[in-house]
Amino acid sequence: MPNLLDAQPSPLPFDASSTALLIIDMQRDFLEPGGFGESLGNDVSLLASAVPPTRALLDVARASGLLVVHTREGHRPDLSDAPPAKLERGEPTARIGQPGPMGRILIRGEPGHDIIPALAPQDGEPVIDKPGKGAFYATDLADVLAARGIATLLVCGVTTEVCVHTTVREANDRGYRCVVVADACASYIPEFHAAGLAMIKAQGGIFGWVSDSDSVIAALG
Ligand code: C5J
Repeated sequence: MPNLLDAQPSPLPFDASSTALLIIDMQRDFLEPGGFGESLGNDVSLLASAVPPTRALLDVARASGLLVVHTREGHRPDLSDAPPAKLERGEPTARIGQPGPMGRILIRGEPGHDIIPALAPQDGEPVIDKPGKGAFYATDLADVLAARGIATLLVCGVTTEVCVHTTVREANDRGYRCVVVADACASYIPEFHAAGLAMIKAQGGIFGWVSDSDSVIAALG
């Protein structure tokens, strides 16, 4: 018996056994002062609203036996996977790889690269380290999902219009049903959050569906 999710532009039947919760980049580098997000001039407190809904999704996903996948954006310490076009752009207070209060900015193994403690992965939950904005680019995420027969992705995290959006676009082209959980996503630029959600569900769901954490919890309960 499939579950039924209240979503836009239309309700979505889904099977919990082929559904994964995909949590994008809930890292200290984006959510806490002194990391990559703040180095770009952003107010990182704007991302805090996504934490309690994501925690609630994590709890219900674990209780329901869903596959939970976490992602982290970051680079090798020698920056060999960071293209110059990414390293040199803009006028940040500290560039990728430079030292900051949470270690080198956006570098794997540094404290800032960690997922925030409130959403820490549990043993057995895959953590996908990605050098790009999309979670499929240069990672084994597709293999991880295929091994579990995943067809539907419940996607949340930060930021809505950057890494969440890029990942949903990649996933949509790969044939996954993607549901973006609106209140469990956030952006430094609130109007981009709203526009990003609107783009997902426009034109009959051109990239997928938009729902909210209460609806996901009700559908899985
Ligand atoms: C950004 C991300 N915003 N995780 N990364 O650079 O959305």
